Amino acid sequence: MAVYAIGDVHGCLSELRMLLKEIAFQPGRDRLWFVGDIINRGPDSLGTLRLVRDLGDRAVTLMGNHELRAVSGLSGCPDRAFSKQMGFVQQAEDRAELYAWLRALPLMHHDPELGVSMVHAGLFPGWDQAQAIERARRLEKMLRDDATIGTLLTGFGSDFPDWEPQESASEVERLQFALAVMTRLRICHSDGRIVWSIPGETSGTAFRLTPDSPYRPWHRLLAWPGRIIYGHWAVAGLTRNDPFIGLDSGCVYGGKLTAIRVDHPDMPVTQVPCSRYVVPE
Ligand SMILES: [Mn+2]
Repeated sequence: MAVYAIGDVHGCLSELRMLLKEIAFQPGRDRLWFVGDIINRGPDSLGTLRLVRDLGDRAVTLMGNHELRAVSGLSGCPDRAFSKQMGFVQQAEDRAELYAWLRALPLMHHDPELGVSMVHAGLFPGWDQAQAIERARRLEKMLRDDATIGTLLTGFGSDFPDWEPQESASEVERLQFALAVMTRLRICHSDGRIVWSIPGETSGTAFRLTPDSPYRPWHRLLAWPGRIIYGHWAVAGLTRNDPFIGLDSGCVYGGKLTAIRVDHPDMPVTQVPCSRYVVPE
């Protein structure tokens, strides 16, 4: 058996098929971990979604910010970007099944035997391992429950504090912060305060940190007992700062799609080249 983690696919179905061929993936023997953002931007989001969903328990797939946007829109939360970007899922005849599958995706995966964790974007530097896992499990429970999903997602996405709200804040506020961290975080101030957007910068390429930048990648400030695999940071590319491994190598932007063998101490990497479906903003 082999376990592979795969970076942000973004609907690049033919590249995903090529990568699975390259690693000689055998569904009866191997396991796949998807870091999230399997959909949107690329040429075949629906095909990618169905392929990954049909892997069943042979794959672990995390909730990325793009899956979260689909869940939010399908749950009925008003979202202008949803109607612009998620027509493929809105119009799918199996949309009820896809919605049920998407909303059940985990926010974080932790494999104690391999000593490897995985999250789509990042973790708040103030959390230890148990705190991060506990927040992920509470979020997953809220997303799966019709009675709580609307409470969690209504108003989500407007403004997030740069530090986790205190215990005295509402449970929903604290969990919305955790949801934003796990699906969107990239950089912090050197004291651990989160930087959600760089002042005066509208381009995503601003997140390509230079050595003289006042900001730090989130993982530089985190104390963690094991390896963490993350995605969501295409401009940083494949990043190996052991024990932190960034897998988003900009597939949909004409970069590469990356798989890393998780159950091997050297974590060897396999990559396939991708067409440039989207120009980076
Ligand atoms: Mn993302």
